[in-house]
Amino acid sequence: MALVGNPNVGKTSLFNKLCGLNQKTGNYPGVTIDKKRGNFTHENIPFELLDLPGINSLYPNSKDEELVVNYLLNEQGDELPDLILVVVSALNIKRNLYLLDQLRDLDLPVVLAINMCDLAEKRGIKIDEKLLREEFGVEVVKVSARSDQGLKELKDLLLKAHSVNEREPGYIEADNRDLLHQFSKIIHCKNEYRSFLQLTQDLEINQKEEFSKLKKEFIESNKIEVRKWKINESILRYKLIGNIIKKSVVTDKSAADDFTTKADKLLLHPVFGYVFFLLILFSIFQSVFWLAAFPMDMIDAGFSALSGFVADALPSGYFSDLITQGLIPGIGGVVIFVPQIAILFLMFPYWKRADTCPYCLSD
Ligand SMILES: Nc1nc2c(ncn2[C@@H]2O[C@H](COP(=O)(O)OP(=O)(O)OP(=O)(O)O)[C@@H](O)[C@H]2O)c(=O)[nH]1
Ligand SMILES: [Mg+2]
Repeated sequence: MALVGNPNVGKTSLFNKLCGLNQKTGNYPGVTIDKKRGNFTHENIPFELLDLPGINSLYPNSKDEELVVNYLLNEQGDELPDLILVVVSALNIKRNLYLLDQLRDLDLPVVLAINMCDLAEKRGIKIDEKLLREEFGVEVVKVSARSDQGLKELKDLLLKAHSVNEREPGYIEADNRDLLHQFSKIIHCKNEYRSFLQLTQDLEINQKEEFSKLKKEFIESNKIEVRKWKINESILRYKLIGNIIKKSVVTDKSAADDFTTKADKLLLHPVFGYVFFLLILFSIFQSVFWLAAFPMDMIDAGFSALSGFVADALPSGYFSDLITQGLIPGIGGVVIFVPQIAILFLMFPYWKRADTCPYCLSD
C-alpha cells in the first residue's frame, strides 16, 4: 500500500501512527525524500506500507517527486502498489483533491484519508465525506494523525478498498480520446491515463531511444499539441473538483475558535492589516541593525587588530601598506555585512516551494 499526497499533509505522521514507527516529520514540505517501508496487521491481514515524498500532481517538478511518479507509472516492473492511500489536508482540500482525481484514473484501489480534521474543526471547516465518497467513487475517512481520530475506521476501510468504477476519462476532450487509445495500443500500456502522462511528459521510465522516437513520430503525424492537452486536463479536473467542493465543503469563519483565525481577523483586516504589516517590517529592519551591531563591532575590532598585528610584523613599505591598508580592510569591509545579511534571511520564512506556505498550510 502506498501513501501518496501533497507535501506537508501528514503522510509520515499517519505512517508512524499506523506502523508504530518514528520517521521524521516536520511542518514544512519536502521532509520525506525517499521511500520508507513499514508494516502493520489489521484483522489478521498483514499490510506493507510505503511512505513516499509529497507530490503536487503527477507532473513531477523535482527529483523526489519524480521518484514517486516513476513508481506509480511503471507498469513493467511488478512494484505497483495493490492500494493507494491518498492523504489530503482538510485545511487545503481543493488543491489536494487534484492529485486524488489524477490517481483514481490509474485503475488502482484508492482510499482517501482527510487528515488534520482536528484543526479543520477549530477553523470552522465542515466537510461532507459521504458526498465526497459518492462523487469520487472512493472510500473516504476523516482522520487526525495527531489526535488518533478515525484511525480504526481507516484500517477497516483499507480492507474494503476497491478500484474506482470505470468512468469516462475526465482529463481529455472527447475529440482526442481516439488518439490516446491508439497511443496506448502502440506502447502496450494497459491504463490510458498512464499513456496520457507518458505522452505529455518525458519520464525516466521511458528514456529509451526507441520510445522517444515512436512518441515524437506519433505527436508529429497527428499534430498533437501536448501543452494544450495538459492545460485542458487542468481545466477539466478543476471544473469537476470546484463543483464537488461547492457542495461538500463549507467554511464558517464565525464558528472558528483557533488562534490562527483569531489572529487573521486582526492581521488581515483591510485597514489594521497594513498597520501591522508596516510594524512587522519596521521591527525586522530595526532588529537587523540592533542584533547585527554586536558581531559587526567584533568583526571590525578583529580586522583592525589583524591589520595592526601585520603592520608590526612586516617591515614598513609599499607591500606592508598594500596588505594592512588595502587587503585586510577590504576583506573586512565585505565580511562586516555578513551578520546583517544572515539575520535578515533568518527573519524571513523558509519557502521551500514557491506554491506552498509552510506556516499556514494554505495556498
Ligand atoms: N494538527 C495536526 N497536525 C498534523 C496532523 N498530521 C500531521 N500534522 C503535522 O503536520 C506537519 C507535517 O507532517 P508530516 O507527517 O511531516 O507531513 P508529510 O505529508 O509526510 O510531509 P512531506 O514528507 O514533507 O511531504 C507536522 O508538523 C505534523 O506534526 C494532524 O492530524 N493534525
Ligand atoms: Mg513525509
